[in-house]
Amino acid sequence: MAPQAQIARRFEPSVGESSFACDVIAGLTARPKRLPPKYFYDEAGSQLFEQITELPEYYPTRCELAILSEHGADMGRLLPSDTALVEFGSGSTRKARILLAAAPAITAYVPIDISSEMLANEAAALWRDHPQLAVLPVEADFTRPFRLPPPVAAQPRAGFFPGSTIGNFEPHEASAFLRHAARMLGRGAILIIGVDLIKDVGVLNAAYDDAAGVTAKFNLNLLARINRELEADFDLDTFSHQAFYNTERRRIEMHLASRKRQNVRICGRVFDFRAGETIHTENSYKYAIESFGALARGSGWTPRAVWTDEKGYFSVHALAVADH
Ligand code: AVJ
Repeated sequence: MAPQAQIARRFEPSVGESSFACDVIAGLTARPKRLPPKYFYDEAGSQLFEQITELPEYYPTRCELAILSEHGADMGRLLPSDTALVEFGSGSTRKARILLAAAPAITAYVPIDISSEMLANEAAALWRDHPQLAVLPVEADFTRPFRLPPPVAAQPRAGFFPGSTIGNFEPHEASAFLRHAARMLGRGAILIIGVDLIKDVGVLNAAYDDAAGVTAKFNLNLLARINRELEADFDLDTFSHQAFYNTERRRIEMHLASRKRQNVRICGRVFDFRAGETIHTENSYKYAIESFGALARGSGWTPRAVWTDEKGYFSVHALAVADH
């Protein structure tokens, strides 16, 4: 290591540092310390998230799959014939496949994702199973403006945003995302969106602090990733996973707490932690059906229908772009 790399520099990213490095440095310089949840999903993190979706305590995936299976045909009936389904941040096509099977009105599928490899593989596999479907992947950050593929411009459009990923946004960001989606999809569009519901605090806490410790591993993997990619020396045994429902703010919060006072080196900089000091790694907002409807109304959409699972744990909303 070059000698100057040993010396703690000022907490400003230098030219050429990746946006991951910049975001980590900025987040750990902020008080309270924080890290953006989008960095959970490297290869290891994506695998851990897949394991989370199969945990007995983690109800959202199972509930949403059940809602899509049971009501996919009703959702399909809201769509005009020859609709293009645009999925925001698709990852796996598992949920879209349920909708595609239940909704013959959909003739084109446009998955939008930043991970080009996953996108290409999933798109190819889907097209193999649905040779009559136009599969048109777009490699983009779905929160930023992107260009829809030309063939889709002339078709009616429906957005698909499952998984309650919208829960990772602050409410004002969720509103901005909904406005952005309305602009990208255009007049007459429908949005089918999964939204996790407020429920018993015990159920919520267990879903994010499971007995097998998979969510703890998922949270700690963020530090492991920083070690792997940013020449850092986090000792994972000295940080612990915390997850709890914040009733007032209607969100699950995840944190990583330092068990002791310590210094950590990242990219040649030194960050100090007090004993018990936390890094805030994720918020997962929960909504009541009515409050999500109000958020949608204030963000360019008109609620058209909503479905829940039998326990009322999770909701899937169908929204229509408001006339103006
Ligand atoms: C992928 C954002 C929907 O908030 O439930 C799961 C992420 N974090 N367990 C969620 C997550 C911890 C998940 N989302």
